[in-house]
Amino acid sequence: MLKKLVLFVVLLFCLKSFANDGYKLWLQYDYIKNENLRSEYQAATSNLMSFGTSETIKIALKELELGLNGMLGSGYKSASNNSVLIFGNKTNLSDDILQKLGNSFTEINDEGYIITSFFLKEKNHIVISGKTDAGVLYGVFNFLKHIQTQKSIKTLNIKDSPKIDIRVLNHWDNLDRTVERGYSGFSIWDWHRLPDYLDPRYTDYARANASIGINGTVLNNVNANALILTPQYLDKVEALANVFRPYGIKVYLTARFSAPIEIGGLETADPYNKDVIQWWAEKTKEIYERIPDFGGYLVKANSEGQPGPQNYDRNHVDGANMLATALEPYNGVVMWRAFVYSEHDVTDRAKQAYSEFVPYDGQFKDNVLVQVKNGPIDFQPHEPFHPMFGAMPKTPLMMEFQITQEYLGQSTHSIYLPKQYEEILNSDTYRKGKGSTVAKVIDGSLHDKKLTGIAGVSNIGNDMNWTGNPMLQANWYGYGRLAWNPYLSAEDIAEDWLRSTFSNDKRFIEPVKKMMMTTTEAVVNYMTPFGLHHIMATGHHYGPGPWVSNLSRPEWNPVYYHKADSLGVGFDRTPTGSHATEQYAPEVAKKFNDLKSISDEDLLWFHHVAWDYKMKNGKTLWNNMALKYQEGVDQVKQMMETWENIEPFVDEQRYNNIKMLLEIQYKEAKWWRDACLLYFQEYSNMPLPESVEKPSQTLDYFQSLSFPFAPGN
Ligand code: GCV
Repeated sequence: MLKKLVLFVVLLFCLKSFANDGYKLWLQYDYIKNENLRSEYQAATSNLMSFGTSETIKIALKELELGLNGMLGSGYKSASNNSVLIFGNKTNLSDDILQKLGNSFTEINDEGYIITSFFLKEKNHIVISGKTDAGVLYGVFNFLKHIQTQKSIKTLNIKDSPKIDIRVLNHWDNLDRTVERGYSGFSIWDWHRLPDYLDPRYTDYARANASIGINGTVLNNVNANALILTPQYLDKVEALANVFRPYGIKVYLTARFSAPIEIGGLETADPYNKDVIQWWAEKTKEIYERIPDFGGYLVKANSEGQPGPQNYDRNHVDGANMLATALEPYNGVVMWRAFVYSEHDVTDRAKQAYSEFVPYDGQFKDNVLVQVKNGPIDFQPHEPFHPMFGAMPKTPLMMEFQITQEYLGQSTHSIYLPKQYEEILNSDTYRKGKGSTVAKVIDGSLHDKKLTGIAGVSNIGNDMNWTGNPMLQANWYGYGRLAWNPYLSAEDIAEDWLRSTFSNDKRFIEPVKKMMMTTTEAVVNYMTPFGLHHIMATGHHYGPGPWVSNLSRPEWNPVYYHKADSLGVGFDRTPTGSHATEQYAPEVAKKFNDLKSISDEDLLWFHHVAWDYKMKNGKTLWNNMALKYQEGVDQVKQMMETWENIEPFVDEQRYNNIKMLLEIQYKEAKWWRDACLLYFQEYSNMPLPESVEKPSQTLDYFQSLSFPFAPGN
């Protein structure tokens, strides 16, 4: 015991640095203490030679210098002169280097890169190249990641390209700087002081995104304000686009469908009206005159009160194609969202997007992508994959993940989301036989798509550490990495993130990585086990509210989703219920329909199950439900213990931030467990199993809680 204590204290003093506000994200570039490694890196990188004069190449050089100075010490350059590190795009490299690279360039796409090492003219060479300067910059970041994660660079032969074309963040940021579902402060876009004041944070934002391969940003909320399209705001958008361009990042805007009325002085926004068509053509031209590489429009139409083509008896195709025509001359795209549900269809909200969109397959113009949320309801802790994936072979479908945690404890709960993304991407749609995964739909390989895209609803705000909780930087990072390559493993990404953000020490990495990999399971357990969903409190979605039943639209009420009664709980979506399973391929539908083959985690999503139903482990549904809630709480407790044990490896500031947040998460996990079990017990009428802690309060107490100023509304 004493020995352990001494070791702990020694480690604390040797390893610890004290202040780190997390602003540098995963680009910490900490000094490498291992001398052998450092001299390997120093020998290879002491002579940097850049080819090309673009801003992007200058940024690449600056980044290399920053990273290498940080990791190897500022005097590193004098170490050797028989090595050279060359970077530049293909057109700027000399013939002898190109000859050495052979036909490598045929193996990468326009954003891809090559990192290779060879011996030439008495010198060891490392060459980082691509077909474009953006490719070179991605290569430079990847090379630095190698050093950050302490991999050998003795022999390098890397060729890598993004598998998805459009890799964007969606900011739900409003012009008044509030952020819808944002839990990390206010918007980083300081609209009032733009375009003249360029906050250095814009550059840091672009740099962080480029380091993980994100190549686009939708600046404003999908619940859009038409003012963003006025000259006053386009000046500001243009200023941001100029900052982002050298980092390979395009700007996109959300287009409010009724903008021709609101800022154009027209009486209609009917997509068939000539003046409306003309208005969008001119507006689009105006944007491209300012921003020649503008990406295009993201549209939320006829959803949750937003205007759209249906206001004029037109449909999604009419609306999307009208905007696509305006963008076509400039190679811009429309990202048309499929997040729609109507109060008039009370059968099953989960079915509506598929019912509305799948019949339009093949009718959208070539520059339209339909953007689909990962699951059929709305970013729940667990959802089955959205049935539209694989069901529209002639239409490019974009994935929309939520990085911000609207339904997952907001920014206080430490949840590692790439684990959830990985599960969705690996789901098999069976649309072209076994192995037709969602990832293959998204990267276009399943149906041979030319245009591909992925979007992540950002968790970024103006908090010093960007994401409100240092652990949640991993979700931004992991989203970017999966957007580049949807086949990567969440666990490998977690390891890279931990090494780049905190420490390369195995005694830190192994336990924390293990902890991260359990977090999505934990949140499902303490919020919505066995396929329960949308039982959060109203509006802000903070905390439990399974009892809510008084909202005007049926599908806004949690009771609509869990359907608890004296017989059982769950939403029957099989052929005896809403028939939603029929929207999946027969193999998938069969698995979901059958109580014997459905996974426990999807059970109540698809079935109304008796409280005393014996589950696969032989216990009743009620007992299992209670035990799962308890397990979720225990998992958070375990996370706290893991974190306490790694204290010597993390600076005091981030250690304490995360520690306090985990304590909140633990408190709230217990709140979820107690409130939900007390509520469902009213229907099950069954006692809690012995090993489940007794609730700390009454159901009345939990129902009386209110949070009028919960953030993110
Ligand atoms: C931007 C959910 C959220 C809304 C969000 C909407 C959407 O309903 O609660 O805040 O609106 O999804 O994705 O459009």
